[in-house]
Amino acid sequence: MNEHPDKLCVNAIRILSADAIQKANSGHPGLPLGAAPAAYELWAHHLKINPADPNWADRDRFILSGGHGSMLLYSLLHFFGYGLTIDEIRNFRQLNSLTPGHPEYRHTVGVEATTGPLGAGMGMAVGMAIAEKHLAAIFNKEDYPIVDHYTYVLGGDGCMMEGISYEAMSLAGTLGLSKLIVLYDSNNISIEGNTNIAFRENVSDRFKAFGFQTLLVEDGEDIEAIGKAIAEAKADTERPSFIEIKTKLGAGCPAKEGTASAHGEPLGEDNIKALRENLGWPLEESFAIPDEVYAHYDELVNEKLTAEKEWESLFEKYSNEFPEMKKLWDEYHDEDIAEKLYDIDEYNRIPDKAVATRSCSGEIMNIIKDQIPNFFGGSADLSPSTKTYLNDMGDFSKETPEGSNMHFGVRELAMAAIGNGLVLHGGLKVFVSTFFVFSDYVKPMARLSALMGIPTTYVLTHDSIGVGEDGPTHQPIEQLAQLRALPNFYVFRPCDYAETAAAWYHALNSVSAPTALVLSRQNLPQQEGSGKGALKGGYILSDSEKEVPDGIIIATGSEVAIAMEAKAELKENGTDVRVVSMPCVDLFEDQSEDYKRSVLPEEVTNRVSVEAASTFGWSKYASKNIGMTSFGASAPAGLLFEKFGITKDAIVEALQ
Ligand SMILES: Cc1ncc(C[n+]2csc(CCOP(=O)(O)OP(=O)(O)O)c2C)c(N)n1
Ligand SMILES: [Mg+2]
Repeated sequence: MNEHPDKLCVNAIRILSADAIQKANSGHPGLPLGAAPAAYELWAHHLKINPADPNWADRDRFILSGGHGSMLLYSLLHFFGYGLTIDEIRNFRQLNSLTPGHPEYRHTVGVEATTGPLGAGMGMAVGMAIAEKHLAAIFNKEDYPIVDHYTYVLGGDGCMMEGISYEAMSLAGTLGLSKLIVLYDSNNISIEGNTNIAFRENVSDRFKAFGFQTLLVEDGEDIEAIGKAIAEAKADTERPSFIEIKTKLGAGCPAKEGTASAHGEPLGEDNIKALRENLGWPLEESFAIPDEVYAHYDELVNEKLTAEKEWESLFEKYSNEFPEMKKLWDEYHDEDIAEKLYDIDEYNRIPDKAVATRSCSGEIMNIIKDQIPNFFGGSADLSPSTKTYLNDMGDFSKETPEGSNMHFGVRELAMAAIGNGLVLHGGLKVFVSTFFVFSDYVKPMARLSALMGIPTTYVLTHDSIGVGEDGPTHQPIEQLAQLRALPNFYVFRPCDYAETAAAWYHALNSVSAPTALVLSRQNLPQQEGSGKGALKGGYILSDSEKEVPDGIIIATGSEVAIAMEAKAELKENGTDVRVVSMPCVDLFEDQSEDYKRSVLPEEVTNRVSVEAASTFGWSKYASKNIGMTSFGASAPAGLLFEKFGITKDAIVEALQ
């Protein structure tokens, strides 16, 4: 065989992908076949990685935003020595394999982000590029580019159609994320056929309008041209780059090339045979790869190994010359850094008056930022309302990348994806923020935080009808139930300062799950005995004097105060009840059965839940549920609680 090894190696990706999808009888061959040359060129000749140390901090990041093309990524990980064996490839899409249908973060070594919901990868890539730019500004010194890597994201027509890519890339252009490089697998086909049925704009012009350098590769088979475009993209130090690469869906497979049927179904045995013939592939047997392919990939991997070694020696010199920076680096990469929060006096300083939990959170965040230097995040244009601004920490911008306050603009969905990207990058403790009702715009990416098991923190304020005059568009109803239904996601609705501090403690000490803090706009009194109990999700805030209480009130957030008032009135009437504060139902569920029974003894059946939100879900804990069963209304908040019957009197009536 005299073929150029590059071509053979590109075709190896195609053959392996086609065979795996055929064996699984399920999957998406079109993208791996069409984008194989671009992906190969990027990985072989540009991507700075060390497969032997997949988590090396200064590696380039690669995200396959079109997650349906997962076999492309698995083929790359297989050939580039990430330990993904041929048996795993043979087990594509099977139970317990390392090759699930769409790439899953933490499941498969080398997968930088879970992708599948189209466009999400675009947002996460922007987050990674922001993290790189910020950390470079913090750590780099002259002659010491400690943080210096690119973020590459590959997406197709679907990713470009999704609104999230508009949001995220508009911000990327604004921020001048010059180390972000978008590769557009432009094949004009999606599931229903030619994209011109629904999508005719000039995507490249759009990116130009965002502030990107735009490049075109007219022939997606031409790896030299692709390489040149990538080099040009890297050379632009002012703007992010967008490379449109004209490809053919299912390239190489004569009967399928350029047709929508190449997108999402196995090619079929006959077509795979034709693919082999057409590519001049030397071996007939499925999954058989010529030795020279592996030999060439091994060479490429060997060339890559020096990069981390060089970085390590640079980092060692840097650490010697700037020991204080080395210390800071270690702090930035210390997962346990938030354990100390309760040791800080200020953290425990409870106000002596009623304060909105959003304001408690704002104060707490400004204590945290003095303890945790890598606390980073912002809001979707609402920080004066969500109280998430970190004083004196500067604003992250193109000109001031060292700033810690992000301005996401009015872009909630991208904000959440970017938040995930910031966390995935590593080195930062990340929060994002908006009004709770707009968590609906955030939710798909919050779902990805939970699925990936990463600790993105969501600060969601204006938590109920307590918003008042803004009316039902701004009053959350079903959002608590919705987020509680999300697996591996912790929703806190604290009742006062001490519970808000506990919620932040939980959020910042979490390593494998996201947290939401759902906070009030209106002032709430401080409760005696509240606080660390919240770290168990639910706890006895105020007990009955009787061994077996006459009843239990379970309340969250702003309703804890009226629960306490109701308890006092009931006591006067001779009914002695327990008040359970339940700021985080998800966390309460994690506790031992013994603990849960001790808080909610089975024999006490006279129970009422009270929460100014949908009652959905509360019947599990209490037979009577006070809450919302309709949308709210526009009026002063106090009146609304009366109108919707979320009152002390209603609680008293329910229990006596
Ligand atoms: C948010 C979202 N909507 C819908 C889908 C279902 N889906 C998967 S791939 C696809 C079409 C994507 O077209 P394109 O990006 O052009 O991929 P290609 O066919 O070129 O591989 C759709 C609609 C999805 N994965 N995510
Ligand atoms: Mg397409």
